[in-house]
Amino acid sequence: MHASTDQDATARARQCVGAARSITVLTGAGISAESGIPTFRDAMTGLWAKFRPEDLATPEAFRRNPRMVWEWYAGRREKVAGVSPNAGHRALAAIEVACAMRGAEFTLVTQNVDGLHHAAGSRNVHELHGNIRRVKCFERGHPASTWPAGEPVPPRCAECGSPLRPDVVWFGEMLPEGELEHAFAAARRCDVFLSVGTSGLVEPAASLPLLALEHGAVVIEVNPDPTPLTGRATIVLAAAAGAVLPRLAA
Ligand code: BV8
Repeated sequence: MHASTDQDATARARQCVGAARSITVLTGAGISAESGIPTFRDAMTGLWAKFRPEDLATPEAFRRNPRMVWEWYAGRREKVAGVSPNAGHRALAAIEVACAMRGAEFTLVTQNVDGLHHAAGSRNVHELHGNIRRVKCFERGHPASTWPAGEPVPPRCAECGSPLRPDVVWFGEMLPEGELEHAFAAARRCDVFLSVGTSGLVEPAASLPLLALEHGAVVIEVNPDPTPLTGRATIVLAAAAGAVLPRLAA
């Protein structure tokens, strides 16, 4: 059932969040939009307008053109280094603290690779798709914290010589086992599930809110635009995360 007006919906959502014994949150690129990071679909503006994300964020794309993929991520890494968490990220960190103070559970699952939830102070964060600030080698996954500038591009692993790549999950790659298990368990266990700033198109993350619904949770969607979840959500807050989440945290 959808509350009749935005005020009603926000009031209902606030009440659910305030009374929850277990909250699970799934975030997508939309929560970082107000920090100035283009959402994943928008990320293809400008120089990258001619590519689809799914054609760049894959191991095949990297094998085919490692320089182009490395440079796309280098540009995104630079962008991420220069931005800060916004009111939406901070509100989720505040809700986590409020939950801890009243003995309620709080789990934050993110599809984002920008690290802004950690930067905002969130503690129990599960990064389903890795983190763009981390780099590893393609063949063996050896972590790399520094690499020489200039050629070769991509740089090579100091341990095994294979090309370096971002430590993110590409399309067609498995998600980190532990993180996915935590996310599914948290979706099954919670009594309130918040889906924030995600178009709900990428699996298996997109199945988390539906799993919560199946287990009787109240599912609250925060997104200015409709998504495949909108028709199923218990409460729909059709607004920006930076505007709405602080009202749920207050
Ligand atoms: C997997 C990291 C098992 C990289 C990402 C065929 C072959 C192979 C696989 C598949 C296949 N068919 C389906 C699949 C599964 C595939 C998939 O789902 N494909 C899609 C395209 C159909 N998934 C996978 O491959 C996953 N792995 O399944 O492994 C397997 C293995 C082999 C074969 C089969 C299965 C791996 C998926 C992870 C991919 N990596 N990111 C990188 O970042 O470069 S995905 C990336 O895109 C993001 O992480 C995120 O998940 C997704 C983008 O989604 P959103 O975050 O929702 O962002 P988007 O821009 O779409 O939407 C933003 C929303 O915010 C909008 O709704 C907008 O309205 C809203 N918004 C805007 N402003 C605001 C706002 N909301 C609130 N406030 C605002 N201010």
